[in-house]
Amino acid sequence: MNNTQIHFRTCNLCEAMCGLEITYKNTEIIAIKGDKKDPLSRGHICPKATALEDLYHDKDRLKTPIKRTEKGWIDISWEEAFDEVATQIKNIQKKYGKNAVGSYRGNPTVHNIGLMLFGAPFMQSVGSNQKYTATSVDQLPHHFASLMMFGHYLMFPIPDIDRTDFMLIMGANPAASNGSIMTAPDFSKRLKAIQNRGGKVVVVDPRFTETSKIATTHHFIKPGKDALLLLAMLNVIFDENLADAKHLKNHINGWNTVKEIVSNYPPEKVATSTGMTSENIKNLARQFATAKTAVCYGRMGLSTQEFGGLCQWLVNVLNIVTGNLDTEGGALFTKPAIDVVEMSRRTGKIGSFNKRQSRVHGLPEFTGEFPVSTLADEILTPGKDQIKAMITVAGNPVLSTPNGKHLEKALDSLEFMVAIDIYLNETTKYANIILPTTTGLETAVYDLIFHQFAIRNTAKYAEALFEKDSNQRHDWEILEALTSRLSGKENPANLEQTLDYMLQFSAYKESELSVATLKKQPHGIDFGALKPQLPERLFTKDKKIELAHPLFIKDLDRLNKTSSDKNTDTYPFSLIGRRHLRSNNSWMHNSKRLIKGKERCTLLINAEDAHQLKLKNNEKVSVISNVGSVILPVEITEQMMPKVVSIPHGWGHHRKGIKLEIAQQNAGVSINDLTDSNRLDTLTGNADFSGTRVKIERLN
Ligand SMILES: Nc1nc2c(c(=O)[nH]1)N[C@H]1C(S)=C(S)[C@@H](COP(=O)(O)OP(=O)(O)OC[C@H]3O[C@@H](n4cnc5c(=O)[nH]c(N)nc54)[C@H](O)[C@@H]3O)O[C@H]1N2
Ligand SMILES: Nc1nc2c(c(=O)[nH]1)N[C@H]1C(S)=C(S)[C@@H](COP(=O)(O)OP(=O)(O)OC[C@H]3O[C@@H](n4cnc5c(=O)[nH]c(N)nc54)[C@H](O)[C@@H]3O)O[C@H]1N2
Ligand code: SF4
Ligand SMILES: [Mo]
Repeated sequence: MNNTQIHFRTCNLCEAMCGLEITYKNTEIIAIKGDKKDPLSRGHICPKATALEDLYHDKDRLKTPIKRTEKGWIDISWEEAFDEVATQIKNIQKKYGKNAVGSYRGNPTVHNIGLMLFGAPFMQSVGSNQKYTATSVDQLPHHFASLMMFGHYLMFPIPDIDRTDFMLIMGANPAASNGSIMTAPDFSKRLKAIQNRGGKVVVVDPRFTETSKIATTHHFIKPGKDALLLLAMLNVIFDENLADAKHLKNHINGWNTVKEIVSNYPPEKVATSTGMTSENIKNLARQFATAKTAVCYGRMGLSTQEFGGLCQWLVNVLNIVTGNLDTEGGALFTKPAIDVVEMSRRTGKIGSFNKRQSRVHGLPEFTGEFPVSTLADEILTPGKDQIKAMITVAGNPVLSTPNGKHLEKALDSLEFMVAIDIYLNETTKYANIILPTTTGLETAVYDLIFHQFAIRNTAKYAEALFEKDSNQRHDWEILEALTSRLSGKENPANLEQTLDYMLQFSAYKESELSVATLKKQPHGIDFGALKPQLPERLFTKDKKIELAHPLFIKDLDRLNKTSSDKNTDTYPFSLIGRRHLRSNNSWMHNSKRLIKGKERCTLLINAEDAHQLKLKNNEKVSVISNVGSVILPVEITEQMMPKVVSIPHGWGHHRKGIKLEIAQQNAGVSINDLTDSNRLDTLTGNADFSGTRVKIERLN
């Protein structure tokens, strides 16, 4: 092949940070392969990486600003767009106050260095309290547990998957999701390696998932009952004298409180509620506590439920009291080149909780934002600080937050909305102006966040592969243009200069890190496996781990009062979500190679339940909850626990007025037309959609 060139970069589509080797000629991509020399991913990629080519060439992707008029969408110039957005925001704030402008920032924000570095000054220039992100439909309980226990909302213990002897996976399906808050590319191979070295992998999930298939053992659990299981496991561990915090012994407050509390949850008492047998609970606890090293990893399925905060607390407690926190083979804290956690020693940004409450429902603030479940009500409910204008950045809350239809009504009522996004989609169609950004191969990559969550300390930077068209703008350029108009202050530094500034503070002084040195090492730099860092790294005032923070102890009352199954007569089924290797939340369905094949937006149901309802495979049914209904085909499977059904999230592209031609051919339905924005983990404010009660009706 003549004149072809090779470019190395990191895939920014999910948290795995796979290294890519891209062969190209001019603007044509010849091949996208895994970079074998990437120290973290070692050549692994998934099918989504090759879809970066589709994203680059996608005809539906917007490239210049568009404005909604009575005659439809029209193109406008960047200057006109920036001026109008700034003027509208200022006018609304003059009329109704600063807080009348709300914002929602979505998941691709954390995968995009431009949005990460230029997002904070932009939010400051808007100056509103009404801030929302995808955090509260995702990992908020993890942040909450970290802030309360370790003193910093970003201090996440990361499973040491490459050295552990026992991994307990709860509410996560990394074989499909490629892992989250655990950047571990090629997860499946790493899981097999645990078993090849004589270790065990146990999955606890209401569905027998892709991860369960490659695990040693799988246990079904009823949705939302994990806190009870974890308490019962701790009960066994203390009761049988298996608890030992090892080197952290003198650095823990609240040991006896935890010991006393868990004595109220013997396995016999909670087994029926969880759907597991007391014998299985006891064995699991013993295996975990007696393994040479062990780690419990609990993710989405644990945080997006009624007791998400309790779950993430108890996962940490389990790791700590078995001596598996801050030890090789357990869960460890990272030390990335740009260490946003350590940086907080200077900036003081360690996170906050309940400094103020949301206007309509009095929900607690967390680190400056309110739970997104309350966004629609904040827009629709009159009064001081009612949201009259919205800014969305890289988010699609109509499909991704509970009761999307309610939010649609709210967005439709706004006086002004601007969306910074690449598509005219289910959410951005409500905007008055869409400011489209470069994306994927047109952008530079440095993972500010996922290096912070990775199983090894590495650093990697890549420039954009393809130069953007002269009429396109990067996310950071758009944010900077708006920030300077709103604040009157211009930021003299560009993206690389800002990154260079942060790299100066790297702990890896000997590597003399800068954008220039990183560019010379296109496969990335490996700083090695994670190392113990406690108690020094703790941010708590007394440098101790708060094992029994009063907020968790108090929340146990709520857990104790919850009857084992609510609303089972009217709504006999419990609904959970799922992810597929060839999807990415709501926005990758416009790639033919990802969407092709058998229909994926189906209702998974157990054979016995299907039989009772006289359902046939592929038959369309109506699924009904207290907030809405959807119609979709049934897929009968042994994967589902009895009385639990599953619908994947991120679908529902049938909505009118969007420009996603390929996605619309296979539109699916949105699970969030069934989930209820009033269902929250009231401790943290996270949405509770695992275990939404539904009924299923045949169509004829
Ligand atoms: N029921 C249910 N709901 C869920 C979940 C679930 O499991 N079940 N999962 C939750 C989770 S974990 C998450 S993270 C959220 C995600 O929720 P969101 O972040 O709201 O949704 P996404 O689908 O990630 O939408 C991303 C948006 O960013 C745009 N975009 C993509 N790339 C770029 C870019 O480079 N720049 C800009 N400016 N825009 C870009 C896309 O066009 C799309 O509009 O959904 C949550 N909702
Ligand atoms: N291919 C692909 N990869 C992705 C994404 C994607 O959409 N597609 N999204 C990315 C994002 S934003 C995130 S946050 C991560 C999420 O990554 P994961 O946390 O791995 O998320 P899921 O794959 O949704 O797995 C959640 C699991 O929890 C189970 N579950 C549901 N309710 C309960 C419960 O009450 N208890 C227990 N024990 N289990 C429960 C579900 O059956 C499911 O298997 O994935 C990321 N990676
Ligand atoms: S696993 Fe994630 S980071 Fe790796 S190639 Fe797939 S989408 Fe990209
Ligand atoms: Mo997420």
